[in-house]
Amino acid sequence: MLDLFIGNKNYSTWSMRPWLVLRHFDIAFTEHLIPFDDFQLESPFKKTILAINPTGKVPALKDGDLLIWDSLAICEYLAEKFPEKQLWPQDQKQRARARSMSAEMHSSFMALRSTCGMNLDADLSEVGAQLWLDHPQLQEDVKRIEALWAERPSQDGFLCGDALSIVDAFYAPVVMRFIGYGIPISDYNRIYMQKILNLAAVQRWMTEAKAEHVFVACEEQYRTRE
Ligand SMILES: N[C@@H](CCC(=O)N[C@@H](CS)C(=O)NCC(=O)O)C(=O)O
Repeated sequence: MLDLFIGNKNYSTWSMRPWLVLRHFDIAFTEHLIPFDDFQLESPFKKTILAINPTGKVPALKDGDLLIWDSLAICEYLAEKFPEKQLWPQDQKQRARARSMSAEMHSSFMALRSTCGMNLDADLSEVGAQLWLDHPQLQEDVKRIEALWAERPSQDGFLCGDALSIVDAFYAPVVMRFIGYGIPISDYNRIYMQKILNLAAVQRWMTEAKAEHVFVACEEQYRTRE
């Protein structure tokens, strides 16, 4: 049995990725949501996650006594464990592109990640308009992502083929950020964003995120508690 440990759905982009893969591909798992707090060493979040994962972070996947503690490693493990689900593209070139793009997501886009934290419960479009003007590096990150998305094999398809694969789950939180912050995106890539938004697994994550109604101060760059 697989156990996935995640953070708040409203905020936790790294949790969202493997969760989407599991849900979209209908792989059975038990979800354990560990509520975010101030992440101090003695906080309930840290105490709980450190008992499971020595890095003190989510997501983490347990398969019996095996622990996998990183979003990309979790997805790779799932791809190996369930080859029949075809979690990576079947075409070798597209698979290589999908892995490159996922790794790039994992290691890059620091301006986007630091200025536009995911917050599904908030409309941050006014904030986003100002961020866009103030942060040229944010514009550079978006430009790079626009280029990557525009290289998809077909207008109506996913990033590396007709079927959704791990790379799409890796960019799904980016779609959430672009929408939440009203980032200006080309019409061509808006078609892709809508395709991601229409996915049942994404809809479910968003619904559950919006139902949380938990305000975690250190995750809120732009809102104050009412
Ligand atoms: N590279 C890791 C990043 C995991 C990560 O940073 N998770 C955040 C939540 S989205 C976390 O647990 N933060 C708690 C902390 O930094 O103390 C992965 O891809 O799984």
